[in-house]
Amino acid sequence: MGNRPAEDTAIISETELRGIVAQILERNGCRSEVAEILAANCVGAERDGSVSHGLFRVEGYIASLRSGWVDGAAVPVLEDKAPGCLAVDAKNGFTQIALDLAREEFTARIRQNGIALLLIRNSHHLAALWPDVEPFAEEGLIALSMINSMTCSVPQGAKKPVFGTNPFALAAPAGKEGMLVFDMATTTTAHGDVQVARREGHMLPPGTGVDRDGNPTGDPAKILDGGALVPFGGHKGSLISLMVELLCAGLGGGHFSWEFDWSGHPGAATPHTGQIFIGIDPSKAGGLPFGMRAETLVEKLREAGLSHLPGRRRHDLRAARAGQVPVAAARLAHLRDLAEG
Ligand code: NDP
Ligand code: PYC
Repeated sequence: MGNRPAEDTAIISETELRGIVAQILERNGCRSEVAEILAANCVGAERDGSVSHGLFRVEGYIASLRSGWVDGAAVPVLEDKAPGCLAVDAKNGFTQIALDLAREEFTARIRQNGIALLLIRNSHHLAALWPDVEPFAEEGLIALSMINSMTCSVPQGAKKPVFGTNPFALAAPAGKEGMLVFDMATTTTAHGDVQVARREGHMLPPGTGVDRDGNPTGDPAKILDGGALVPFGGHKGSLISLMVELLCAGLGGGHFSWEFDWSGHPGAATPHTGQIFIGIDPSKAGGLPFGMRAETLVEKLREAGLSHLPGRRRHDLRAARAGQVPVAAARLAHLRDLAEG
């Protein structure tokens, strides 16, 4: 990675970049609201340094749309299951649009009940999870989300892949510390980062995955060409991945990571699964204000020498970039071509 020649970098405003990505998505079949939501998500990830889920994903969106795998014009339907449970049938569209539809009512249910559940199914997600949960913490709520993806992870003790990369994310308000946000695949690393490593020609840590014969490897090409990832942390990460499958597909009604077949849709990249959200209103919990307790925890962690608070790296980068996003000049030219056709 360090030996790569420096690429010419262009600086473009987040607003203009969103417009370019939205235009690409519209040209490929998204209705305008869908294009705008996905473009904001994708450009926000690039801006925050979440490179494996930023502009890198544009070609995946295009291939999924052009091959008819996902419906960029789908109109999701909100279902009222119980006072504390909403569901959305995304109608084979993108998860972020289903979340956008449910957000206001879900927030109201969290506040009314102290806790609420949102189940999204028949949906496609190719992005990071932190953009899905952060807005809840901005409103003083705690949000936990999980999503299963595509079969590419060998459960601990098994011989072939079953699970997806199955991330889960938490965003929680933290008083004067802002918020605590983490977002992590339950594999050693995200599949997107393996693809980035192959593209950039660098190795991953030994044991990041296995090759086609099941031997541990850190070679991204061997992981991607017939091999697989493995859960982080041995059997413990494997069980968390199991939980994500169980809740997203078993409870939420989405596909398990192995249950969809995209082989007839060349290049399709968007897993067709399900996502769940658990929202909590900490003001309903009684006791000391949650923000104060979060501050106490952060203070203790700092005293213990911890400098990396989850989410802070991205938020600092966001602030430093102040709405201006660096993009390799050749990449930007390519995106402009895709937008203009
Ligand atoms: P990372 O391993 O890079 O980071 C995981 C979490 O750990 C982040 O919250 C990060 O916070 C935090 N972190 C990193 N280093 C430290 C440290 N030294 N101390 C404390 N916290 C730390 O991410 P993954 O590879 O697991 O996942 C990357 C992305 O891929 C995620 O955004 C995920 O949502 C996405 N993904 C999406 C899928 C989908 O189906 N849509 C499937 C799988 C993954 P920080 O913000 O500070 O970096
Ligand atoms: O990086 O593992 C991943 C991933 C799967 C779907 C979207 N991102």
